Amino acid sequence: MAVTWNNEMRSTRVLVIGAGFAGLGMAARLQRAGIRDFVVLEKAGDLGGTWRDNTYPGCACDIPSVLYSYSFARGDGWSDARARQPEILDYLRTLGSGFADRIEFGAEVVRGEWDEGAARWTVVTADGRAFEAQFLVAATGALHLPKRPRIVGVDSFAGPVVHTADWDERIDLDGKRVAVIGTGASAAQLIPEIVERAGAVDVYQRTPAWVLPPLGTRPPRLPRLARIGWYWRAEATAPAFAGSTVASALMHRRAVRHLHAQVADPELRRALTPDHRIGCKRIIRSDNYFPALASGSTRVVTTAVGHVTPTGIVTADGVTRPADVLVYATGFRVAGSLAALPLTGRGGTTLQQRWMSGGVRTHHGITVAGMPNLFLLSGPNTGLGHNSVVFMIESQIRYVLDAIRALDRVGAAALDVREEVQEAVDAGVQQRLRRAVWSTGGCGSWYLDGRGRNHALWPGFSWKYRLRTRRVRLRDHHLIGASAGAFRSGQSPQRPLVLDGVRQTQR
Ligand code: N01
Repeated sequence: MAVTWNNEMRSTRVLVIGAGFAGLGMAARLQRAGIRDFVVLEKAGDLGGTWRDNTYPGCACDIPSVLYSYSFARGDGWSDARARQPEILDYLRTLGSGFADRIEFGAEVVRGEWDEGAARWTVVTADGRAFEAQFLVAATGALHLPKRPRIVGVDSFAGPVVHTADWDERIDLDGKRVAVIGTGASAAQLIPEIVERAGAVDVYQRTPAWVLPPLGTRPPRLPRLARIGWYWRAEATAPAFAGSTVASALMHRRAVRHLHAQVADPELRRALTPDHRIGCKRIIRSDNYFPALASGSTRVVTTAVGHVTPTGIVTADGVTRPADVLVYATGFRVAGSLAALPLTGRGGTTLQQRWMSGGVRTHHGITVAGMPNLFLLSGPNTGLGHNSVVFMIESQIRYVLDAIRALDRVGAAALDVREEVQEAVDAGVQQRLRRAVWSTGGCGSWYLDGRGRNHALWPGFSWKYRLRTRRVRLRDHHLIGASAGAFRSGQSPQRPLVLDGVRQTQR
């Protein structure tokens, strides 16, 4: 896309893309470290990322709230054991209030190019704003493109059609017949909230999920201590995902006990019993999901959705079930969302081209060979199935800060991870993933790409990830530009710049 900018180029030291949990954490941590020369670009008109977008009834974090904040900005005062969406959004607003003047809203990045001569990134937004920065941090998240399966006839449906990630609170559910398609984490939070209000709820389940009781039932009196306790308790479950059959069997037993304790009807129990190994798909933590499914006003439909008529859903067996409201709880389009970032690195090669030809390869999910000074937050293979992902994001934020400091120390402008180092680290991760439940557990999920490779999750203890990313090893990188003095002050030398073939003089 040919984009020209309508303002002068704004120069900054660190450019962060995305004002969601990760981007705000990065900016807050930069500020604390005394690096105030940064700008956050946010494509929407408000901050909060997934916690701004997901407002469906019941939306909450499903791990203890005490684990769901940064250690450098702890949210100890949560009113709930598992904080609800409005409270998490408030937490993020508070975090962002410290640097509100440095967040640019409505700033969708349409182009970013690494300028090898200047050792800087130039970034242009859809509305023509232009920035240049020594460091580029992509904190765009993986779960922001709602997946709406094309179901024949859906356009003819007479009532409202809504996705959980795109909720419309004006939709009246009172006494209505609601059809919910999907039974993942979002559906499991939504359904218990709406069964009371709706006249009837039909839940269209393609694959049942394993469900465990929630961790934490009320806010702890000693949140700091509880944070440590919950962290290690969650961490102790990592082997069940990484391939330990004993740990997996114990977890399986707990899930079966939970199902039996909450669902009395053997037929419904059968329908709700997954045939994949526990942990293969994201485990649902809930004590009100099964009771909601077992309530008289809910029906679990296990026959595939066939097509939609103006007044209901027809399943593959030809049965029509009337509906007034249709809810897609069908998750997100994850594959390729990071690769779609329009970023061009060394040699004019884009991130997408790199990953299309060589597969998704990163160094610790943070840096990519050939893309100097680009740092990913929540990048490939850094998600977790067993603990708080905030811990992983914080590890990445610390890594970025360490990289900045390390470059300052040696007087270089940029680092580019060596291909062979990236290859070795990535191969180790992929090898461990082959034994993990996500590959061996007999299920498909958004964790796996079209070729069955897992680019979503970290296979093991999160503390090991923290240790591995503790320090940037400069010897594992090509260093670029010896004189970093200009960059340190946030100024760049007067020089010409070429974008879209138009020569601009940067001020
Ligand atoms: O989405 P999902 P989600 N026809 O992809 C079904 C995070 N999260 O929004 O399993 C029929 O997990 C699909 O069926 P199947 C968390 O990381 C966090 O629930 O593919 N059904 C599945 O049942 C989570 O992992 C919190 O067979 C179709 C469901 O839709 C991620 O978000 C809370 C279908 C999608 O489940 C996504 O969760 C909520 C089709 N064509 C979410 N396509 C926290 O608490 C899909 N499905 C922090």
